[in-house]
Amino acid sequence: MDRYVITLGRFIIESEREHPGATGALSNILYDLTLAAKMIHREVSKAGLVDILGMAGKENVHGEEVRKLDEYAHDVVFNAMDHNGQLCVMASEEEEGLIQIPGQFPTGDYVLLFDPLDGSSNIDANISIGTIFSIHRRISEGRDGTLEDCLQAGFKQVAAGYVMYGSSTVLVYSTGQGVAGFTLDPSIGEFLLSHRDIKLPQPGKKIYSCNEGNYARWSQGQKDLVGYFRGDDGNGGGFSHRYVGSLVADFHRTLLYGGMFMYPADSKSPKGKLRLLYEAAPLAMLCEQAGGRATDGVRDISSIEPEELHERTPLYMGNREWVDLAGEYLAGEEASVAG
Ligand code: AHM
Ligand code: MG
Repeated sequence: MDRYVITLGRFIIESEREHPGATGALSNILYDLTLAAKMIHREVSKAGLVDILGMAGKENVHGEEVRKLDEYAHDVVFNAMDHNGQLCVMASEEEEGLIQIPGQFPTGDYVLLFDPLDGSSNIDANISIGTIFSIHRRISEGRDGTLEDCLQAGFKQVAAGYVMYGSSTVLVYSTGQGVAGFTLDPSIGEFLLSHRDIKLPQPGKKIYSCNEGNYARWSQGQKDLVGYFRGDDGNGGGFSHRYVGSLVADFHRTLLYGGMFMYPADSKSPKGKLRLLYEAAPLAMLCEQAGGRATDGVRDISSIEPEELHERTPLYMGNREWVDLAGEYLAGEEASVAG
């Protein structure tokens, strides 16, 4: 075997060895998450065959019910994570309330928040989609975790990451010592280290990324910010606009090429669209670990004390230079919303 090939499993174990006090619990959680990622990858790569094998919600040629992929992904993550004894509670975009660990399994010291399949409206067009996860240490005592365990500020995350099911499937994560990326080699079923210590390029490519179709609903500051990127104010512009419409894919590009992704508040969605706990906060941790910044236009995402499980937040993340600039354009606006 090529001695320079480092599997995700090996990387997790070797990283743990660098922390003599580590119990292995976090490694265990990460390892189980990679199994879920491989299973979701397998199903996502078959998505185009649904028309041949049977439509979602109907029976396939084998007489089995075909599940919607986002529900499937939720179940896969839950089933991969419910029994390892490391978690005390979970929460998912696909489920309204807390997800407790079934009574027959032990509970542990950690909390898992996840978006099982983000950007799932893109599946039918074969556009990249992703799974996002955020891990906290519990603060409650007792067997089951509580809402309080889930409603922790982003800076308290002990690990965060995402899996992107794209032209290849990649898993990117951080435990607070930088960001590492792994690419799935489907022929051997292993994630291999492909991006050792990801840093946002400085300066990054001049890319702004947002759904400009919402322009009419934006605040004046938000419109002026995008006007700056476009060169409307005569500054010369020079930016490219890129928008996949899949948060993980837009973030992955931002991480590797630089620029800024934003999903602002608008008059229809005064708190924006994206969810704080399992979309914004984990990606913000990765962004900061890679030398970038993530805010809601004013506050660092990682400093926000959540009040609700499915809370939304405006999101600006990428190279510091542009995120700071967004803050200047939005300063003084109560929320970046059109009047
Ligand atoms: P979802 O959780 O329903 O998939 O929505 C989240 C997705 C993100 O991946 C993406 O950044 C955003 O919604 C795109 O929204 P829009 O279509 O309004 O541009
Ligand atoms: Mg989502």
